[in-house]
Amino acid sequence: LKMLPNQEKEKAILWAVLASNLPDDKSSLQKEFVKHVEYTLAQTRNEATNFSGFQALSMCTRDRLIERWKDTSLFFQQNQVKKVNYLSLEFLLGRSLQNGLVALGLDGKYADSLMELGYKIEDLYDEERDAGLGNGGLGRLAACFMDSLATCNLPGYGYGLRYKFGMFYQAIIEGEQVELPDYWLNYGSPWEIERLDVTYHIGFCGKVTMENGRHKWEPSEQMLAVAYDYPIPGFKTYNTVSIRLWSSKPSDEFNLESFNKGDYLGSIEEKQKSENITAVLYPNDNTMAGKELRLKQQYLFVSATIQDIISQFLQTGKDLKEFSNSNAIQLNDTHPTLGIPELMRILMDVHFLTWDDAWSITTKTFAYTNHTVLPEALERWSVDLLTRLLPRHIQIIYEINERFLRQVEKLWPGDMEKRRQLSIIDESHGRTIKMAFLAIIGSQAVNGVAELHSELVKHSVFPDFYSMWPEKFQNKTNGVTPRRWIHQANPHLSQLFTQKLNSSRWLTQLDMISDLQRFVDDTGFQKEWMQIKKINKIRLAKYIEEHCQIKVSADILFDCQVKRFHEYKRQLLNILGVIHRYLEMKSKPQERKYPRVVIFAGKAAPGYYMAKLIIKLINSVANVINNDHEVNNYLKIVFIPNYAVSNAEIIIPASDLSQHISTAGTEASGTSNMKFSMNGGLIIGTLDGANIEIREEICKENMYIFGAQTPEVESIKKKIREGTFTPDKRWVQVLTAIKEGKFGNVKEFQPIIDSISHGNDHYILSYDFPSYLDIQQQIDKDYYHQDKSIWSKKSIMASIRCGKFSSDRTIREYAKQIWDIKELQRPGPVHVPQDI
Ligand code: GL9
Repeated sequence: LKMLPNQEKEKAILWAVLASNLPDDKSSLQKEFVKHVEYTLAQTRNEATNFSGFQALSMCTRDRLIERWKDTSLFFQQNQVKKVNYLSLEFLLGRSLQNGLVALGLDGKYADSLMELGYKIEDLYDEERDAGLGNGGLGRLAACFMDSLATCNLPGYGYGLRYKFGMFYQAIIEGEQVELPDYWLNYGSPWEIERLDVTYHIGFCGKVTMENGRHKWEPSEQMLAVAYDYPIPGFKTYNTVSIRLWSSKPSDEFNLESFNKGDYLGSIEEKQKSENITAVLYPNDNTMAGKELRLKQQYLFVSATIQDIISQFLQTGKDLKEFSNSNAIQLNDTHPTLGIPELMRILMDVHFLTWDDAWSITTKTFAYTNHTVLPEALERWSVDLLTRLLPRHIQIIYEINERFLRQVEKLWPGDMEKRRQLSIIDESHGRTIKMAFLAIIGSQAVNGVAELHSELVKHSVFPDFYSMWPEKFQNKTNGVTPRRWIHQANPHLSQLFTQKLNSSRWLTQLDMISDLQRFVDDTGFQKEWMQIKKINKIRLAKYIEEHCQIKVSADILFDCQVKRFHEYKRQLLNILGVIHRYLEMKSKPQERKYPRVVIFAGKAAPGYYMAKLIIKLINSVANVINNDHEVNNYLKIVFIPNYAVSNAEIIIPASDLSQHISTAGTEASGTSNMKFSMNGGLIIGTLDGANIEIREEICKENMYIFGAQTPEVESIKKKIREGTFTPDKRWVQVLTAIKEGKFGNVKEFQPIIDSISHGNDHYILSYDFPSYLDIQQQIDKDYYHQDKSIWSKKSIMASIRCGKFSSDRTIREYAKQIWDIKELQRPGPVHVPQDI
């Protein structure tokens, strides 16, 4: 201000006064709200519905978030900090209103203010559509990371795509999954800030020529990527970051050829196609589809993102050689790996850096997170497709590969087999590019998402890369945000924590909740604890009655398995266990003493035949059991349709028991296991993914572990294949019951039977079945033990020892060990005196 001439100074001060922080006394909050109803929505009091109320309140919240977000970005810029750019094709944000208000500390005040105007704030929260821009764990992890970046005051931004159709809506019709489009933007999103000023040109196809010894790519297809920013507030800090999502649209340039041909409508049609690129999220979980449109999405995404990062960097006036001192780029799985050749291309072809300089910058900037060991999920793209769509990038990839193979040759001289195995280009089934190899070669760090998984990444999935660069490989065990997964989802538990700890600091330092261990034997505390569980179960029972028309009692054990449907996650093992329980109850009335409701939820990829058939089987079994008057007071099966972030917030706090029963060595981490445990739900699980670390934290007597361990799995599979393994008789009984048609059409479920018989059983269900049933029996006894404190203690321990699984811990590890970025908290708003 000092440097400005007088007139400018006055303007600057006036501006600062006008833009200074919004007041938050009750009457101001009400005024703002009414203003948005009357002027933004153009509605009167009588017209305003709960949905209008939601919109108006969101806009009040948004105004405040924008204020914080702009100041945070400016503060980071002024301090010239290094930042991370988190590249993810998925962000599963769920709802944002309550989260935003809580972060602003205004949820209570607004609840009171709106009550006087005739609104219940919870009803308004309920009007919000989920932002379902992700499939499951991987996309939700990205959302938790953004929350933690903001809360931990770390400089970072998310980048993604603004799909018009998010994750499909799942209906269950006659027991089958039916997919309906999720046109979530139908009523607009109050959270997005359209940035028509931030657009980039994206090219496809065309040819590469040489000009003055440099490569020049002349794309034949052009379009634009437009930015939409979503502010992400930190909790108890003014820091607010954002996620920038790209939307494709036609460019203004016209195709001279079709113009000359007079084909006006044809050329419009051509233009229209570019809108489609970001239209839909691919609904695959742990598999790749290999569709051209998906590759176009990936390229549009990374091209816009890299151009944006470079353009921001150049505004600082620094030399590009400094790029990696100001930016880290994290690849959330291999989906954004084309960012590596894209950065190379821009540095060399646009900014004329040498290969060596460009490569040095690139490999210092990128880092890659692997999220799966399943071979069908490892991305490969056809060389032909890449050559046609991205002719310059394929040249760069070849060059990266050649230089890399020279290193391989030095380490393993004359070893053609190694050369073949390590080449980015796979010649075995058609020519394909192995994206994970490209990501590893182009990155300074590679990490897995739980300890076991990171070991498998090193020793089973990429062993040769590990032997070349052991220092690149790291572990970053996943985490989840306690703001959403405890405070928002389980308000009573949150209150109890705050009350007993005499502080709400645990919400940003989750380790603190282990202090509550001193209450574990306190019967008053145990009662209070179980009372909260009961309240949450009643809330879920109500939801189930509304959505599934099934009445369940909140007094019995709630057993949940909610996650994507996939054979490796073994929902089939669960339902076979349920069938066994049912057969026991039918044949032995004395077995009807441990009542239970078994809850399933989750989506199957629309093209995944077996997963969909398992959903059908579950619903057929449910139909039989729920209608069997002999047992249905003791056993109920519920399939909650359309599992999503918002109903997860209701399901998770209500579980007594949750199932995480993947074949050992297949689930990279899992994150719902952490959420269930934090909320006092016990886990029945295999020693897989993060289950292992959860057990270490909460102690083994508080978790129900069964089944084969990772090192045994291969030999068990071999035995099953060779027919030298004899299954338990309970297994045979259960399969027989299905084959007898007890649960509907025998023929229909034959493929399921086949998948676990005749040496198939790839996920070793038959082997793990007996130990699964045995541990389930133990659970019944513990839960229904006359000494209620047994279960209460386990539940308390499962929760309060979970401090490690806050995504704040995870993100700080990334910040320190991979990104080298530092916390920087912006000061609060400057209070400009009103009388100047
Ligand atoms: C996943 C793994 O399967 C999970 O075990 C892991 O917890 C998450 C987050 O790291 O990543 N990888 C993957 O492709 N999905 C995962 O959940 N699938 C979906 O996101 C649907």
